[in-house]
This record gives sequence, structure tokens and C-alpha cells, in this order.
Amino acid sequence: MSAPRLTRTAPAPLVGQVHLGPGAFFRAFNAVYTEDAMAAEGGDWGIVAVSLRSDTARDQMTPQAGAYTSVTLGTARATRVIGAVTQVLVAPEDPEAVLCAMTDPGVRVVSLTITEKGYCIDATTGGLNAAHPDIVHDLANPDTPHSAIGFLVAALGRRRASRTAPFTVLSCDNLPSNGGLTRAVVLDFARALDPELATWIDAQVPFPATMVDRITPATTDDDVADLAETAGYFDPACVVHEAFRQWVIEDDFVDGRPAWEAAGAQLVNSVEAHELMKLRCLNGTHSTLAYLGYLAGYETISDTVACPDFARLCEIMWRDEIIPTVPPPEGEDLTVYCTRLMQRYRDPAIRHRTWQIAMDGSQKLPQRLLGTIADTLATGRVSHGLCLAVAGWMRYVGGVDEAGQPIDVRDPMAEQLKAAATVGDLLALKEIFPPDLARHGGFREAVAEAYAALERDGTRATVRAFVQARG
Ligand code: CS2
Repeated sequence: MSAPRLTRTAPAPLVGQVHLGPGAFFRAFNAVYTEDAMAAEGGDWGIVAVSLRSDTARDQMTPQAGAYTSVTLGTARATRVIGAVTQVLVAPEDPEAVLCAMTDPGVRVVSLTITEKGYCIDATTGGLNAAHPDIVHDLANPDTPHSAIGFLVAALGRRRASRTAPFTVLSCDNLPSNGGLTRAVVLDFARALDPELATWIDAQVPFPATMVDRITPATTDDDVADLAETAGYFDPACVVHEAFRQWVIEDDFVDGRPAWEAAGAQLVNSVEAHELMKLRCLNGTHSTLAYLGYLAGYETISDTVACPDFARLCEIMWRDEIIPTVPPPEGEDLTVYCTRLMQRYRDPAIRHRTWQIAMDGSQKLPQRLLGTIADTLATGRVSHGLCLAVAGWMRYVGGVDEAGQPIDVRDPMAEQLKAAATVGDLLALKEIFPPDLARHGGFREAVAEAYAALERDGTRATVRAFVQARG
């Protein structure tokens, strides 16, 4: 007999937030923190979630009135039904409904998990990519936006016109200075549309930065089936994640926020040090393991670090190449932090696919690997482990694995990457490699040598040779 569908039991909270990007990470992270904050301190902080692309989350959650299950994996496996999301909208179907939600005076925070590519950044300037097809569309059709940026500016414009207080814009994506970056692209868009609106946004709208951390593999059919078997109900919107979570938030909100500190979030004046620590120590080694692990034939991160050479590669990179570039945030011991990271990576219950992490490398490499490499080059040294990771990415985006099988490369720049025939061609992509770095002889040589070793000896042998040489 098939299990009954999950149904909402607790009454839906009154809405206080809109969230753009209702994917697994949001459901495992933002919504869980908000659920806990409301349980602890009350408040009308229910969430209207908005998908900018697909109807999947809406179709999965609407029959459940927005409720879904958070599954904590590992030895402390636990499940709980989350009720913080009250509705899921699909923007392409009804942009007006999204704008109505975002202009509701009761909505005081609009948060985002739209992935790095969702910000339409021009990587060479750090500002808005005005040539991005969604931006071109939205500037010509401001009332029916496609992009998150277009929706933010349209909603803020309506709030200004109706003399409604603005909301706080809270980026929750893995980008350095994600608050300032979001502010920059929103203001660029607003200036192109209505300079007076841009002036108002600049003066009235806070864009606090955040550091977010919870390893959340994509939900599989097996996860849904396991939940149906163990909990006795069908919930296609369930999310699976590790127990660990960390949210560091700049406390700069124009009209209140949920009591996230009651849920364990850290409210600080500046997130910068935490962001750098997490992007370089966690996401830098995550991407390293993703590309080299996939090429070596490992399906998940835990499978990859189960090989002593790959675990040792991480430890050497942290010790010699990453930690020296990261000023420790107050209260953090980076050696302890990285030891804990390796414990998180090793958890076999967290089946985080190398292929999933390998996605969108053109949007991830700069803040995860290249910044660290550039900072180290400035001291006269070359980060050979990180350059091996860059070479691994280059081999990966070549689209063929070591068994000669095709690799399903997912990246906004997939066509350009496929057309790049050599290391030099890839280094010439200014959207990824800053010209100063791409021209640096020590960097070019280290990447080219690593690429040649991967091609000649294979990934496992190359990683082994690296760790044996650097013990
Ligand atoms: C991962 C991140 O998919 C990826 O790129 O590196 O989603 C990572 O799991 C999170 O940042 C962990 O907090």
C-alpha cells in the first residue's frame, strides 16, 4: 500500500518573508532556522517561497500546504516537519503574484538562495552583467521580470511609490561579500531603469551579508522512499542534510527579522572573516575533491576522502596553502575548524555527489580557489595543491573522464568551456581568470604541469605523487 501524503498539521504562520530560490538548501537551512526562531520567540515570519525557473518545488509542496520534512542524516538521524513555508509561487507563471507578495507591507525580509549564477554578475567588473539575457529582458519589461534582480527592483519600486517601508535584502549564497555584491547589481539595474529609485534604494535598503553552511545533498528517490518507509508518509519535498549548521549574519535590518539567534545563528557586525574562512577552507576543498574525486572515479565526497591520499591532499592544502591566507574569525581555531570539516566530509551517511558540487565551476572557482592562489602568489609562493585543483577542473570541463566516458558538465559557460581546447584557452577566459593571474608565469606553469600529470598518469597517481612529495 502506498504511504499517505504528508499534510500540514500546525496552522500556517502569518507571512513576514519572501524567499527567492526554494531549493533543497533553503529548505534545509533558512526555513529550519526560521521555524526554530518562531518556536522560540514567536513572530509573523512565515515564508512565501518563489521559484524563478521550475515548478517542481511548487508541485511538490502545494499538496502539503507548504509543509515538508527535514531529515537529519547520520548517527543522530532525525526527521521533523517544517511548517515555515506557507506558499510556493512559480514566477514565470505569475510574476504579478510574486510582486504582490514582495510588496505586501507585512513582508519585511526578502532572502535569496539563487546560486552564484543567479546574480547576473559581470565577473570582470563585479557589477551587473547588463548583457545577460534576463537583464536585457527585465530592463525592457520591468513589470514582468525573469531575474531575481529584476524582481527586487520592481518590488522596491512599488513599495517606494506606495510609501511602504522597504524590506531587507538578505543574500544567502556562497559569494564573498554577498550583501555588498547584491547591493551593487541591484543598484546597477535600478540606475539603468530609474535613477531616482536607485537613489532611494541606496539610502533606504539594507543588504546585510551572511555566511551559510550546511551540507545538503540533492534529494533522491531513495531518500523519499526511505522516509515513506520510516515515517509512514510520502513527502517528495523532503530534504536530507547533515546535523551541522552555521549561519553568521550581519545584523542590519530595516524593519525587524526573525529571532534567528534563538536558533543558534550568530548576529555580527561583519561577516567578512567568516565568509573567507568558509569559502576557502570548506568550499575550496569541496571543489578540489569534486573535480579530482570525480575524475578518479569516486561518486561522493565521503567516498573520495575514504582514499587516504585524497584526505591527505586536503590536509596538506589546509596546512600549507589555505589556512595561511585566512585571518581566523574571532573565536575560531582554523586547524580545529578544518579537522571538523574532514569529519563532516567522512560521514558515509551524507552521500554528497562529486558531480553535484562540480556544477557551475566557472561561477565558483574565483572565490573558492583563485583568490587563495592569487593571495599566495603575492607572497612569492605557488599553491601547487590549489593549482592541481584548477587543473582538475580543466580536465573535468573537457567533458571526457579517464575511462573515455562523457562527463555531463553543467555550467552557464559550458559551451565556451567545451570550445576551449587548451589550458591556455581556459586561462584566457576573463570571466573566470583575472588577467593578472592568467598572465602569472608561476601560476601558468603550475597549472600546466598538473594538467599534464593528470593526463599522463591519471588522477589517483597524480594525487598520490603530490602527497608523497609533501607528506
Ligand atoms: C558545495 C556547497 O555544491 C557545492 O558547491 O560546495 O553547496 C556546500 O555543500 C555548502 O556550501 C556547505 O555549506
